[in-house]
Amino acid sequence: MSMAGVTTSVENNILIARIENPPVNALSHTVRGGLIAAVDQLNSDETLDAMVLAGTARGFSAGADVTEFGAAMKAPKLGEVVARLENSEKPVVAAIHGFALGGGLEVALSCHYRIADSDAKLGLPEVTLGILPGAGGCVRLPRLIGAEAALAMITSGRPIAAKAALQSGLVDRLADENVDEVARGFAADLVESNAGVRRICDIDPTPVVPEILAQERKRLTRRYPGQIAPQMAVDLVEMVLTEPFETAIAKEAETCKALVGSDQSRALRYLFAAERLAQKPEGIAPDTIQRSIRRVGIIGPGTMGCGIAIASLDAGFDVILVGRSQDALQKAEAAIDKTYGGAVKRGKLTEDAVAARKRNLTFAPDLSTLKTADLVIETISEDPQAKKDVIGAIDALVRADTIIASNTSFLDVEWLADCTSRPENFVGMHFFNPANLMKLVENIRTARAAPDVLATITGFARKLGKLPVMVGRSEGFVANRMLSKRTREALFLLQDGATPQQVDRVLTEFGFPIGPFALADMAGLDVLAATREARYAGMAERERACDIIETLVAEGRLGRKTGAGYYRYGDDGKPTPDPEFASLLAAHRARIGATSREISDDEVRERCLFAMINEGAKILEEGGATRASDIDVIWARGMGFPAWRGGPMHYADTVGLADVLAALEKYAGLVGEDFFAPAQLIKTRVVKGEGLTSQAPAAQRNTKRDELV
Ligand code: 3H9
Repeated sequence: MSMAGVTTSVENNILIARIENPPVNALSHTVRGGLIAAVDQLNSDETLDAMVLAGTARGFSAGADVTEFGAAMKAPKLGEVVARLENSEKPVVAAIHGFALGGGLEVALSCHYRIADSDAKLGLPEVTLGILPGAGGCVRLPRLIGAEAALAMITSGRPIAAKAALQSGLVDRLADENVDEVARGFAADLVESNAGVRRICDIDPTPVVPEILAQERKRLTRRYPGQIAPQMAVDLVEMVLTEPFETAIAKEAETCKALVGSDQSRALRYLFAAERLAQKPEGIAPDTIQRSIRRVGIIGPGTMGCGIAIASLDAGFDVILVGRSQDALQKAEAAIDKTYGGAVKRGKLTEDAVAARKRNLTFAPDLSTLKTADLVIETISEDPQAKKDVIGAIDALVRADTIIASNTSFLDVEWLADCTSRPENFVGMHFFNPANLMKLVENIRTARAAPDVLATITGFARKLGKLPVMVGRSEGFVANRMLSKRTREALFLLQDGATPQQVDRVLTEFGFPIGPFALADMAGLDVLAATREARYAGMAERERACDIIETLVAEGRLGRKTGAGYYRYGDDGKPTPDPEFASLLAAHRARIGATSREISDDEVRERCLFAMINEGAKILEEGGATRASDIDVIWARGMGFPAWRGGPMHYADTVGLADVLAALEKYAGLVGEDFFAPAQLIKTRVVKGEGLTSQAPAAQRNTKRDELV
């Protein structure tokens, strides 16, 4: 029999109900109705003895349907569904394969027994969407596995493996294969032995000592500064341990409902959808056939080249790493061995796995070995002519259909494409350092790149486990171009009277993991001075005169590595304010005739962030990115912008774009037109009453009143 969203069949007096809602069996309105109908069928049909509830295709269920969050949730709500399942008079066994996440796990918890495939993952990831489980997860899980273990799952949002779920008592049995069959057998045994139902609501929760909860609150404040949901999780679990079951269920539902309406949840749900949208670059049909990539050539055995090589080897590709000298290649091999050695030490990889990866790696002293490569990525230094020469040489050598990618962080990709005979097969791929660890990749399209080439590099980056975002031609692309505006403004603020400590504090309080000056000290001021030099020709006069970095480098203050930069570093490696830097800054101000004034924290925050937002809008209007949401994914997932604020473009809309415009105009008067003249796009959108993300995914466009539970 088929009810929308759930199908049922009967085998030996056992009702088999299957959630069928591709791609991830989200618990949409039709699925919820189907589940209620299945429980009704089980309890009204006297010939039925028990039910097995299973998923289909990729998993059991990924939880509540997040696309329904924007509107009032239609009955039956999930809370009612799980109550009906738990209160069934006849036993219900969940057969979990793939994943049981969020509401999906809450459904499984309302079943009387749980059997999981040994590869399944179980979790409550609601916190990553800025909410908390709202259909009994916070109430049932602590009763079943204890408050501490439950709290860890709820506050981290990280799914656990089936084996760990068995150990904690979350599931009753593992199935190495065919979980449905094992669950059917389990249900038949229950019937045979007259075992009946076993409800989690009948278990009394075990109390925990208050100190544990207090410690957890402290840990979460450090781990997730500014985020409300993790803190509220501790309050909820504390409440659940003392309140009667029904009261706890009602309070949990209220909390979840309040969180769904919060700005933080709206921002995180927006990002969830934006991240997935970014995987479908505009102008590339989703059914575009990707080219086959098996062998990857990488030119330049430096830090970036080695990082990309490791990421490619880890993903199972054959890699040819080309360097100019044996010495450079030997150093590269040592660096790769060191990374893999560390992974073996930490128990992440076995010696055998490393040996297998190394068998797929060839070191080559010249380009001729690249003839067999399907994709060649050059990673040499950002010297325009040297890049052009290398790309031209690759072009002359490799197959006509081989894709050539330049790992550039700011060069003009159209200009680089011109030096090939195959502009349709040429792209940019901007990896971030260390490339084997950093998830973000800016894939850069040229006007002439073929759609299947763009689809292929998106697919390739995903296979590396990266988060690729397609950007367009633009100096510094999205991440570095916007970052350079924040850096500029942070330096101007020093001239105007702020201190590195104040700027860093304001931005970390905003939610960045590290402030711009502590970050600069970490990167090395000599490195940043070189970047500044490369940009010098295009700088405005005020920017050129703001040569604080050069002064520090001249003084031998290169940052952490020399024990001093913007800060001083002691043996503990912690940055402390440095009077010597204060004197250098005072001398700098005197030299350029800058008058120092008291700068408010609001001014620091606005100048740093609005300079970035304005640049993001310019990037959009110039076609350097096709969607505001892509910019947000780059910043929130790759550049430390607090995800719970949704990314810079979303944040501008949260502040109110008209207010951002007014502030830009104010700072254009204060700092200079060159730096704060508002982007035309912002002015146009304000006139139209629109925000920057008005073309963003539907999940973000939301009403204040979400009737979720
Ligand atoms: C919840 O349950 C609240 C309850 O406690 C309380 C209620 C009262 N809904 O990620 P993918 C779509 S909150 C709707 O690319 P993967 C996704 O947008 C929920 N759609 O695949 C994409 O669509 P498209 C708690 C969803 O293999 C497609 O499925 N649950 C949902 O890399 C494929 O997704 C979560 O937070 C959803 N819940 O990863 C789990 N989930 O093709 C969220 C996915 O149009 N989901 N879609 O781009 C995930 O973590 C991953 O999707 C999953 C698969 C691991 C399942």
